[in-house]
Amino acid sequence: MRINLNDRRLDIYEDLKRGSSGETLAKKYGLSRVSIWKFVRKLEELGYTISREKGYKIVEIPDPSPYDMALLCRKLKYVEDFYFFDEIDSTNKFAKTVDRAVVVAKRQVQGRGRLGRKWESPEGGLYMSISLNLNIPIGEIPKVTLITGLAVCRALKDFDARIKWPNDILIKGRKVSGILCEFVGEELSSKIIIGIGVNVRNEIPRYLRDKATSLGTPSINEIFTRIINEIEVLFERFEKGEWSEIHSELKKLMDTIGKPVTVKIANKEYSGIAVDIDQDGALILKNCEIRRIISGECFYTNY
Ligand code: BT5
Repeated sequence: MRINLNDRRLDIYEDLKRGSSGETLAKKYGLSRVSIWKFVRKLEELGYTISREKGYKIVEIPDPSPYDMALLCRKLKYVEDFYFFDEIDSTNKFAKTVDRAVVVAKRQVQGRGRLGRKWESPEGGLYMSISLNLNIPIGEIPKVTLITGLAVCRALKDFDARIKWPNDILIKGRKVSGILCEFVGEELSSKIIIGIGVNVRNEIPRYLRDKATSLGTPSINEIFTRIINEIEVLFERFEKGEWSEIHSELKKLMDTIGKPVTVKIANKEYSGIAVDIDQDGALILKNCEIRRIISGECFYTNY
């Protein structure tokens, strides 16, 4: 389902949440009462409960709720469309085919992690991708991943979430969220896909239970709202040139600093103590010498 963020249905939806008669809505939007009724029926099919006592009023929304999500996306400066799927292969894969859009799915059948790994995506989790035409050099991508991680971490602050460099969000040492930022196209006409997966109230497959966790009770709508709000604030600050303030906050929430780690880059491995994240978002590793790692896969070790 595609919802253009300028679509009047979103305004009608807001009125339906406050409560309004079909006649008032029809007059306000210059539509027939039948088309209002058809929209109400469509919402019911999507899982919304609508009372008809005094006109129409939405009394219960589904979780996730595509119309509330789309309304919220109006906040995002670069986004024009919202796409919602019950099932999809991968929201990141789809997001590559559209521009200036947010994509959400209830479940993914080929959810992807980095380097072709799998992201388990059963119903009950949040699977979202943002497709943006940002004019930033490819070298800034690690920063985009880190800013997104900070946004998720802030969104999950009630759960004491921490960031594991470069793209994992942990709660009590277990992974609750993963981020996959991809860059598509040439340097000048480039597109960034920001993919976020969060275990909200989905089951964790048995083979991952010792290293993954889910939030438990909160709703997908609530987590989506918090993440979008943080993304809006942080990317606006990044655009205004406030990276060094963002970087300081990141370091405070970085679980990796001070830990013995092994980092894999292609077929090389480096071990040492993670001592810092530098201004470019690179991990600084110390053993006999100091090594600066721009991207790679990081494992905690008993070095
Ligand atoms: C990531 O990769 O952590 C990035 C995950 C990004 C997923 C989102 S969902 C929306 C969008 N659409 C997509 O298709 N992807 C993005 P990586 O660092 O490579 O971690 C993958 C590893 O995490 C796997 O090899 C497992 O060990 C573990 N894992 C898989 N599913 C998990 C889950 N649901 N929760 C926690 N850990 C998981």
